[in-house]
Amino acid sequence: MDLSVALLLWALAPPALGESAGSGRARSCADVRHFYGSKGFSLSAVPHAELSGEHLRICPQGYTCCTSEMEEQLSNMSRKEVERLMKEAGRSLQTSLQSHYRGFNGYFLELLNRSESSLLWSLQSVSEQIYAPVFQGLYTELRGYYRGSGVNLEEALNEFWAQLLERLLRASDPPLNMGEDFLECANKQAEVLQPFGDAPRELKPKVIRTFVVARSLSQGLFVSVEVVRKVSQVQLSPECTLAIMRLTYCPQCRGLVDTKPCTSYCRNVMKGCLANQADLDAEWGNLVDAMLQVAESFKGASGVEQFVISLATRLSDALLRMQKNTEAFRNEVRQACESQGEANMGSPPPEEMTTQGKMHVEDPATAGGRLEKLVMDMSRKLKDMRQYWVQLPNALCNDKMTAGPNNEENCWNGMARARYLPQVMRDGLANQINNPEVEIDITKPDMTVRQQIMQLKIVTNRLKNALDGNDVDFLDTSDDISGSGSGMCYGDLCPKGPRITIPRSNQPNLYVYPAEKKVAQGGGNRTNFCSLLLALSLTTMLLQR
Ligand SMILES: *C1O[C@H](CO)[C@@H](O)[C@H](O)[C@H]1NC(C)=O
Ligand SMILES: *[C@@H]1O[C@H](CO)[C@@H](O)[C@H](O)[C@H]1NC(C)=O
Ligand SMILES: *[C@@H]1O[C@H](CO)[C@@H](O)[C@H](O)[C@H]1NC(C)=O
Repeated sequence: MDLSVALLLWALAPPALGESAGSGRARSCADVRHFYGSKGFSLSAVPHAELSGEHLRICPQGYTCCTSEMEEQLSNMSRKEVERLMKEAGRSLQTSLQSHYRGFNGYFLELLNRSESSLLWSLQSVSEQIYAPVFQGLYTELRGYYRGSGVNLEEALNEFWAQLLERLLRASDPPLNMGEDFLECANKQAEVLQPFGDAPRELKPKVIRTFVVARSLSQGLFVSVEVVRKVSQVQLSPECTLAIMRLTYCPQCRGLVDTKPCTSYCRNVMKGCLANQADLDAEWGNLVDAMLQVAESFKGASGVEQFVISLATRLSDALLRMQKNTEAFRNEVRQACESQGEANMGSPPPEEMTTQGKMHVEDPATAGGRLEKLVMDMSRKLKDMRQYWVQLPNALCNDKMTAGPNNEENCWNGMARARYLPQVMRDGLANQINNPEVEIDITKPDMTVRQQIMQLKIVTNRLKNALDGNDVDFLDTSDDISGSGSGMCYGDLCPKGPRITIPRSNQPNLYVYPAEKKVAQGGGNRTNFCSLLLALSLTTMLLQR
């Protein structure tokens, strides 16, 4: 229905319109004075009896108790009230997502701490203590990766095993002269002799998968909080402000102090005012779906929590195995590599390499599934808020604000107390072209909202890649397209917080799981990612038309 038809229909609904006009004598403004005073305004300029309303600029003209100044003041007040309601709705969603984010991060980092301490605690003998810094270094890298720094997990793991090996050889009796060539040769020997058993090959894809998944979920939560925060601050347009005044306080100016707006009238106003926000719906839903899918990786015995806890056992088992093979391995390396560096015989051994400490590490069974529970609670919340953006107009037009479905004849329709006839618009900016209540230029989308839609696309893509075991390693650069000044930093997460940045296209590091071979840099998925970026920038260009 277009505007002129709507106006015609209103004009054909005369009974309520004539309410005061027909009475011959101007009615009292006592009710309006009472209402106006209750809102904290001065009564000095409020008329005692109705005026003819040619001076009104927002409300329909006709007998009224409002002066121009009252109309403006009520209009300002209605805008503030609706903005406050929107912010409150946003804040409650934001708070809830934030607490899930905080709970997840806090517990995941705590798990890493526990895994690390139980591993360090298991290194009881002096000879094992020399390996402690190497293990600590690995956990530091894992934490750094999780927090969004530019750590390359695969390289970090390779480096970790190489350092363990070096420590082993340095503890050799008699000592070896370990130049660079020697170490390189020793590493080659290790590939064949496998002093750590299968652990390096077996752990790599599991570590990568676990941390890619945990990080992407954390970043998904972070971005969703940011999107809610930024979008809830979007200001109402001047056209929307007029429509809101007509909706909320024009009945008062009309003398209809107790008449609430018709529900579908309210929905049209709010759908018009929140048209841009509703355009978040599709991408918001995609993000929620991707997070729900990633959340599945946290379930059960093969879940993230069990793996992080069991990592301690797996690493200490690898160390044990190496210690058992120490002598044989050293001899092999000595034979194969000694020509690479001068032998340096004669000095006493730095320490004994005889004891084989009994490893006590945390039993994965004690992990208790708390991370799983946190993630499942979060999933429930995500499902509940999946339609947040399109539900917002309905939520604002609740029974407190409107007359409700039982009073469709007896509500304020913008002109009088009568049924509201226009249809309720569908959601989103493009569907507001015929919105009878709010004038909107549908060719000018709100840029804040568009930017947040981009953010949602980017982080959803990360989550989907994480599901495939892939990670596009976004670099933490200062070219932060999300803007700065986030206002939600928790503890040490702040400086390196998982900001989403678009990587330089020659930089993605691809991890593939479960296939254990490394995909050559620039393999097929780089192309996929580049085409995604291309698609995204095309989208932006189209939106900016
Ligand atoms: C890239 O990712 C897709 C799934 O998104 C997968 O099917 C494909 O095998 C991957 N390509 C390479 C080269 O890893
Ligand atoms: C209403 O708000 C506008 C802009 O915020 C302001 O300029 C104006 O003075 C306000 N009017 C009244 C009556 O408070
Ligand atoms: C983890 O341990 C470090 C010190 O080792 C500590 O500063 C940090 O607060 C711990 N984090 C959690 C979540 O327990």
